[in-house]
Amino acid sequence: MSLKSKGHWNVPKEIKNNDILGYILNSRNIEDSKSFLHPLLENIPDSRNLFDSKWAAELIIESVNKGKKIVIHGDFDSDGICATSLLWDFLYRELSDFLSKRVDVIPYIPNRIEQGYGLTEDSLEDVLELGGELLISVDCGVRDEKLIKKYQKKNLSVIITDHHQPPENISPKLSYPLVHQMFPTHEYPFPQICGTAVVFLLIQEIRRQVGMDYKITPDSKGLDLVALATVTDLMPLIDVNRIFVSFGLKQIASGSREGLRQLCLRAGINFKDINSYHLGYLIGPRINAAGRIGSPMDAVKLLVSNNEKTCNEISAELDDLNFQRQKLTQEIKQQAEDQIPEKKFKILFILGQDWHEGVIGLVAGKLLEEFHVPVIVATQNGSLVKGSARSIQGFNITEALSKFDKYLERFGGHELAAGFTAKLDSIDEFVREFVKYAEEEITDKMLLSKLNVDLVLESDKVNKKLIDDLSLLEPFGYGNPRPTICLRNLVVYRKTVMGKEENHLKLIVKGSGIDLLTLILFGAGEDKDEIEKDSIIDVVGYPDLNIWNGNESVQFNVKEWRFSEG
Ligand SMILES: [Mn+2]
Repeated sequence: MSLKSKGHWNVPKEIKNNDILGYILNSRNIEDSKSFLHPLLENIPDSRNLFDSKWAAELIIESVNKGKKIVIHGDFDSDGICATSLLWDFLYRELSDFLSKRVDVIPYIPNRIEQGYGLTEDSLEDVLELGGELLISVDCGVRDEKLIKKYQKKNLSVIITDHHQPPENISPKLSYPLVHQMFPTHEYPFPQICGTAVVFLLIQEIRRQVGMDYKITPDSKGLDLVALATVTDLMPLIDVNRIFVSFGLKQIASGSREGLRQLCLRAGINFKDINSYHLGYLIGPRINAAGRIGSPMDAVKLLVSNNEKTCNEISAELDDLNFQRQKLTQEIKQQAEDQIPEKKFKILFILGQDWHEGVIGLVAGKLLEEFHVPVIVATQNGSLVKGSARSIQGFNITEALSKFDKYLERFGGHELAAGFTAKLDSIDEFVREFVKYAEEEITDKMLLSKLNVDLVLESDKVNKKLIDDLSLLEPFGYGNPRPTICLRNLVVYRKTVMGKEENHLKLIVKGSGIDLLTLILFGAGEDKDEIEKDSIIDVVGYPDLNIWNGNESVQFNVKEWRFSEG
């Protein structure tokens, strides 16, 4: 074994029948294959499944009727930005039109660096200063009962909508509506929906109560934003999310939202061909860049504006911010790399100075990708130390941090990602103790990178029909990855080095059957001399259609490769 067989391949047995889709769905534990392959909007459980949505809608309608000032308190990430935009657009435009009444509503998003995530004293003071009489939170607030009670006494009515894990001891009877898919127990049939989806369902409830059409149809406004938020918030693309994303992508492809249309153009995507990958890797980062190093309200403006010129200007600005964000991430990553020890390590805890807090999480993510160990990147800015952590399967980073809470001012997150503020005077001790703990807890097995293979096929099964069949499993993403296929014992017939930096390989190989197959090995630069004519290799990847000068041909994109063991 050699070449780029980085990790361990989890390879299933070769399948003998031709029901490839059935086999994949079965191995992914998808029971209802029919509704999986044919997502239908009518299968989205409606708003009445969300406890307190009725109460929240009543309170919103009452406030609108009384002409109260409503402030939507969002969050600076893509989910928070989409949820804020969706709710503001509905209240200010659709509901206002329907009731023929001006709705006094403004969006508000706290500043990531100065105020931090979620509801805080600081952000609630801002809401009062804005004259807010009713606060509606989106994508935050589920853990803030104490703080909310304090502000209710200051005559602020509050509605919380959120999707983050509720605290364990949450009271089922709160003094304000909490619209949340897991409150008070698991009321909504599918618990892993994003904050924008929660808002979408709340809007459905408001529509029902005022007598607007509330059935979800392909034209229902906001499915596009729910799709974007679902993908960028890493919600699993199964069940309800799969329906939202499938239909949301169609809405984006129709060009109905000017801001998204323009942002696609900037990102070099034909919006008519938009897919979930584009949302996650090209559109999402541009929206998030606003919250990381710019102003998230600009992203809100982009998503609610119908004005071509405004959208053009803001998407240019977001594009530029995204470029700066990449540059900044790269620079900080390079500085962080100077601290990587020579000896073997099971965790990286890197402490920098005056690094931009908006990108340290991205740096941690990149280092994790490279070294496949948990990574913490922290920075001392003035008297504060802020950190961001990314972890691997098996090492729950938030739980690990909680064991060291005496060193922390604030922390939160989930199994694979967390953020914290640490106490400056004990920071060195914290780093030392935490690394010691992690080195003990992390096993070699956790560090082994694994590549899950869905199918082992004969190479003559790689054809247009396979591509068409597999496309029925789209949209791909977190929770529903693109199926990976292993092809074995391929004999190299011809080799071409490709790419400006000569870092890709194109191989023509012979496997089973009489046809030759084209393989593309991205990033195979280091192996370009090792693989020769008549080498016999195994590969893992996926088939793709190559369109060149109007001609279609099937090729196989290879993620990992190794010499066959015979
Ligand atoms: Mn969220």
